Amino acid sequence: MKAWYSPPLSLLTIAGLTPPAIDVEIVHEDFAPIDYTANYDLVGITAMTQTIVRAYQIAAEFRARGVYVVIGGSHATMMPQEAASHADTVVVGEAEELWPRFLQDFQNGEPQQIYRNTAGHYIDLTTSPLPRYDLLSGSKTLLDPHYFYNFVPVQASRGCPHDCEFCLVTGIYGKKPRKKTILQVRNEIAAIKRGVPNRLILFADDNLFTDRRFAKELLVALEELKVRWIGQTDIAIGADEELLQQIYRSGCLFLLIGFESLDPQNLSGMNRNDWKLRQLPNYEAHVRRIQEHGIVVFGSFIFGLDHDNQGVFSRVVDFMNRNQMTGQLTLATPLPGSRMYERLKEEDRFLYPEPFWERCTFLDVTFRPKGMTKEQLEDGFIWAYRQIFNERAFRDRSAYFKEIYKQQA
Ligand code: B12
Ligand code: SF4
Repeated sequence: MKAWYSPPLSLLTIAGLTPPAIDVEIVHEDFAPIDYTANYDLVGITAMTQTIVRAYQIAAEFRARGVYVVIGGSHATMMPQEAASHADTVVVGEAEELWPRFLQDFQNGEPQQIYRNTAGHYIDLTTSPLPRYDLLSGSKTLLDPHYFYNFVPVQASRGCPHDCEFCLVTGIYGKKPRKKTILQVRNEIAAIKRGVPNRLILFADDNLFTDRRFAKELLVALEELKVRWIGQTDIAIGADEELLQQIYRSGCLFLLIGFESLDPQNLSGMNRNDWKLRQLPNYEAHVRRIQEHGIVVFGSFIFGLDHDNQGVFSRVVDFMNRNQMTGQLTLATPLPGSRMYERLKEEDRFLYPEPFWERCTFLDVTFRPKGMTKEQLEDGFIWAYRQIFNERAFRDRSAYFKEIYKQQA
């Protein structure tokens, strides 16, 4: 299966927040080596938990050469004191208001160690700048046929009401979806089309359709713009016939949907209001309805939750194969800053001394599971992977979708 390669929208946005008089270069280490000898005045690094250790190494290399380093992103937002011990400045949370303030202070020679928004303040997304998609135009990674970005990210909204125990999104971006204007999104897609032809758009929204009115306006615009896109949402869209028709017409290829578990005990308490538990009885019917509208369901399932035993692997594989689903299989992972992290810490179940950030890959067991051994979890996980990601399963799913597309045509 091809990896999902997308340039970081965080850095394209930071570049958009930087005055045009300042030269900006984006280096993505997966594709290009970092030149530590380059004459940079300032280096900004973004990282998730699984990449933060590498981010700290890069920061150390630059700082040893006297280059000023700023770190931001989801991990630094949750662990600002830790990040501050590896960088000159840490930007906590959304940077739209903080980055210009930092740049001003930096230019005046008095940058602070930590910049953060006041508690409970979220930025108005309609003020978010046009990400610097133009920086991608000459990118080697787009031209190299072996290592190109297969997606270009666009974000129309931030926030998610569901507040899952393992996720950071509601904590960082809030419950209420904040939206850009449709015109902003149109301009962003136009900028991508100018510089980055034939790329799939990846909507980097946490949960695309929670505001139905906005969703429907957005879908009208996407249909007009004639793009092909993928995104993330929740299973509730399966109940909205009109929305599904619009999603298909708008050029959507597939949607990542978090199912997490098929066990009601696992879903119970996952959201404070048991939202996912309440969706469980509809899972199968809604998957079918979404697929019947020509949209591939890319289901996300978590293994190693507390009510999982060795039966979980075949239950999920049967469910996915029976419903012709592809998707993302991951191991339960306590991200620092999440409720899951706090609970497992309290229960003294971590397998490694903190910090164990490089193990937060979602493919490594990081805490003592309840219903099986660590080895059983690892073996079952690999077995499930092989059942879903193989030639035969892929052919079956393709045949199923060809039939659906014929009916749509
Ligand atoms: C789109 C998305 C993806 C996409 C694209 C990722 C990409 N390469 O860009 C896909 C689907 C591929 C993906 C995959 C994964 N993702 Co993801 N993803 C997201 C999502 C929904 C949006 C990210 C985004 O583009 N936001 C738009 C930009 C503009 O916002 P931003 O990144 O927050 O940046 C702002 C600030 O944080 C800050 N900032 C960020 N960096 C920096 C740096 C500097 C210097 C400064 C000053 C400021 C700054 O300024 C920006 C503007 O305000 C987030 C949730 C979220 N809302 O962040 C999860 C999220 C980032 N993903 C997450 C995870 C766990 C993953 C996976 C590991 C999942 C998996 N099971 O495999 C993989 C890892 C893939 C990889 N190696 O990159 C976690 C990360 C948590 C963590 N602490 O590690 C998040 C936070 C969701 C969650 N579960 O909590 N993801
Ligand atoms: S529904 Fe998705 S984005 Fe929303 S809180 Fe749960 S995992 Fe995070």
